[in-house]
Amino acid sequence: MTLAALDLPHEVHSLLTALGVAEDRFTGGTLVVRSPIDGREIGRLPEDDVDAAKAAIARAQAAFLVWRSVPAPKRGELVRLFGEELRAAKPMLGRLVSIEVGKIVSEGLGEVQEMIDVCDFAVGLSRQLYGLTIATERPDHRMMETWHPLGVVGIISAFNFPVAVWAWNSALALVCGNATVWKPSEKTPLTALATRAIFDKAVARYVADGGTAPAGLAPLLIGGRELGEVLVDHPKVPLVSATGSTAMGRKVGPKLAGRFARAILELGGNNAAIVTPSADLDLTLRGVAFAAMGTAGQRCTTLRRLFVHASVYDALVPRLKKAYGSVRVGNPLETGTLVGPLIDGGAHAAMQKALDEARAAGGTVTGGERVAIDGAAEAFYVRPALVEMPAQTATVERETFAPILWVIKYDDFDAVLELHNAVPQGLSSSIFTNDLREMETFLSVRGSDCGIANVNIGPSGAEIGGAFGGEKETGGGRESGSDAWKAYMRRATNTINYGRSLPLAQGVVFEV
Ligand code: UN1
Repeated sequence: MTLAALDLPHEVHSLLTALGVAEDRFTGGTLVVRSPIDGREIGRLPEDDVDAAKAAIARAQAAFLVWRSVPAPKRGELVRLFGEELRAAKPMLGRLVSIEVGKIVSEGLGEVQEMIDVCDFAVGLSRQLYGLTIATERPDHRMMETWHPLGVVGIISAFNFPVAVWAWNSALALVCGNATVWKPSEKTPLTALATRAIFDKAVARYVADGGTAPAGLAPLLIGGRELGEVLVDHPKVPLVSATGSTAMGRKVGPKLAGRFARAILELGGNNAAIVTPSADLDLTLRGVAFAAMGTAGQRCTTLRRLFVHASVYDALVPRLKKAYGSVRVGNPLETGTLVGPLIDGGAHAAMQKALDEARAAGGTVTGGERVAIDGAAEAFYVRPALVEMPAQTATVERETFAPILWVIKYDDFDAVLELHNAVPQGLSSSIFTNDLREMETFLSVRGSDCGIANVNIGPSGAEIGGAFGGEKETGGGRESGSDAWKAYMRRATNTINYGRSLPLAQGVVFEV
């Protein structure tokens, strides 16, 4: 179907209604949402104000006081039902993600799959919230640790993964015994409404089965930045998980630290790959193409810097340029499209600014121009840009949230490792090599300084089973798999004396 023949406002209306969202939640309000696919308005949402945000936190706090005493595996049952509801809703929610964010169909569905995967993970986790038993120095004593929930967890999410990142946080937070309050991006509140309706269905089934799920367990706040600020400043919110720009993190981090609250920050990335002389170039080409052009360069894990060894530069870079020139840009709902639109005009302006700076610094730009799509004059489609750079300039060191791949030639492995780490961000990284020494060095303490370091796959598209997050200006937070759950709980160390005397630690004597 051509773009001009699509009726996205109508389709969004039907999808939201079918998913169980009441019409008055997305019509007649003040928050205007446009699809990046054609720039047309697809929703007008009533907004919450600061008082409503405070009331939501109070409700969540009351819900927490009940939820914390529900046994963890029973809390897992709610998340299991949510996973089931997501499976049933996957085609519709995936489609809505594609319409609201502009992702290609497969990536919209992939985002929902990521939610389902993390639900499955959290269900297993609900029986594995282990503490240690520790040897004590005193006779007839036992020392152990117990993990308790924190309270109300604030979740601030970004437009580019509008629902999966919320799911990483809330599936874990809920099995850990917390309540959550969610402030999604103003650019993507419709998928949030839909997700909320799907969650409500799981809650209704859970309660019908005799489960305890207090009202107010997971409120959703629709509106602007001031609502996120309420979460960040509120004394009853002991943890805020925030995904977005480093600029946002710079504001949020110190405020949370100022009141001794915890932060999980997922901020900017400037992810690189190193292509070494022994790399399998066919595999590298595919890995680079997906990581750099996928999601129109709008993942925090998008590949942005490519270091290519001089000996393979001419074998790889011209082929890559060809791929950049031929990749299909356009309506992301159409089969065959690999690159959809940028989220808005602001993203387009930032991309053009970075390309202009690169040209001025001696870069050679392939692509990057705006692509006109019939019926979408108000949308921002671009051909992904591959830019051959003479050096890692200030522009390259900055994250520009658009499909720009900076390509830099290298000769010396140690020098390229230094260059790789010489940016302020530290999210994800890759090496393409078949050389054991290079691979192990890249993964070692002398190698990548990022939270994610991959071999022979690109830096994006992580599975949920691993801990996700990065170092330096990326913020240091870890979400999703491995033991990331510990950030959503507090640890109590317990020492138990089951004897009849009172030996003191460190041999201290205190006789009264
Ligand atoms: C993000 O861009 O904010 O690893 C998250 C990935 C996805 C998540 C990206 N699983 O690319």
